[in-house]
Amino acid sequence: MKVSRRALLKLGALGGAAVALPLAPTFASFGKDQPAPSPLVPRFTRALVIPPVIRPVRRTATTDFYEVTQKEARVEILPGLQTTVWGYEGMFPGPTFRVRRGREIVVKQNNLLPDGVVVHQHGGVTPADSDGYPTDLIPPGGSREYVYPNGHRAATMWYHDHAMVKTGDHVYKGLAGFYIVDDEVEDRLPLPRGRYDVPLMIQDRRFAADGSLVFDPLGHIGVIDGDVLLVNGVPWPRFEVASRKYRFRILNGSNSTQFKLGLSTGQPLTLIATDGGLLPAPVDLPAIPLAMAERVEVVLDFSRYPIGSRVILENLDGAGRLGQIMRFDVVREEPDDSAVPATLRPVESIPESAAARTRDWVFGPRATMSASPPVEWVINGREFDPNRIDATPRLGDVEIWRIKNATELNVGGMDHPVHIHLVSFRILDRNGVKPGPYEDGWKDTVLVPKGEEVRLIMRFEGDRGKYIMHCHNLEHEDAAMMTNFAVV
Ligand SMILES: [Cu+2]
Repeated sequence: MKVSRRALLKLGALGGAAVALPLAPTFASFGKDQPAPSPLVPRFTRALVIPPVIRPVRRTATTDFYEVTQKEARVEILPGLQTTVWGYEGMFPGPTFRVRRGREIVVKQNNLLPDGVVVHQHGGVTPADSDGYPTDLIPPGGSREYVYPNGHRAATMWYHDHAMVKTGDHVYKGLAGFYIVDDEVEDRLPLPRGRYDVPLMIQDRRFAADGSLVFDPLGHIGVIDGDVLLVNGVPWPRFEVASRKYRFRILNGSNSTQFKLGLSTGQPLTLIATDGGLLPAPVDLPAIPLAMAERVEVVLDFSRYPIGSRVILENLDGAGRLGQIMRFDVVREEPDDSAVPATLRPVESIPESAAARTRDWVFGPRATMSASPPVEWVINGREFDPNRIDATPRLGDVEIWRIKNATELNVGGMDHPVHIHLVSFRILDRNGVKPGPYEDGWKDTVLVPKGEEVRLIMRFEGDRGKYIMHCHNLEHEDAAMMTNFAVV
């Protein structure tokens, strides 16, 4: 069996599966040689790059207009080598949108890439025709205007490709960027701001000897494990910081890799926000799990370290080089008038009694002999069909969605980070137990691990229309683990 060990771990325990299904011969044919390692990259030598904030091309009384061109670019990610990426404005990651709550923007996306693309603003409350439905492709040479009303409370969101069956490939090539909403509630808080407010997009990648990206979805298990960790497109960067507080907005932008964040010094991370915005109060945590597409915001105070100190942001789930993400070098003293207030922002607890109904969703593998490995990823036993609506919540209704990671089929399970478009939700419980503090706030993506059932509560606000829920392991999404709901 020549599949990488971690790829097998990703699929799950296969020992019993070989009994239930003739997996072994299928895996042998599916198997390939152990992938070559990426060219060796020194760690902590290149400076962190912070993606530039994109400026509107024109403004009216009500609306800011932006224009973005998606194109190929050659960039130096590994020292001395060129990598072809697909980038918004040719950048990897794309430029950051920094918008005000309640201020509408219109983004014209031009596609100079050789494939059809779709843009989804992840986390936003967006009209259905601007939400980036997977089949609403912008053809090569074409363009499309997306309207974002920005009604969402301040939060760290992102935008990325969502093209049918191609999302994993397109995001892997570089089509992702930050989308940050500010509002007057946050304006009034003394949190670190300006150059002390830093987005960090963490992604794993694998490169060939010539510097090109190696994209291998491993038969839809999940893209081949990266052996290079990128932050904002830079491998294992170093970031020179002052001995003061910083706010970091951290996104797991990987296709299929989970992280667990921690610091080499043992200093806790002060968590202030989840996917959908600030928590009611900060929480100090020694470790924070971060599944694909999830965001957390943390404040780190470097004033406790003498000048010259080095603090490594670690991936506690990773071994060796993959156990390290980036390094903060404390290089200078600076005054600090920021603070982390004891109270941040109220987060509504929606009572279960408000729910009009409960819906059940089962995410799981389905055995098939037509794929290799012989599983496909489905929701409620059915693969995605753009023309089938599986739920019709009413605008304004509260619903409980019970999401189960099925393991009945003895083909090995995988964790599924489930993303629901349009809505923010709260997590009620996991297998009946209250969620951990790292996810006890507004969320739009929730990890549903093997063997778990997670209950979410949400209010359908914003817009009527057809939206999707899907697994944010992008290889599962592309393999049909997606469903339509229509807000009516
Ligand atoms: Cu999945």
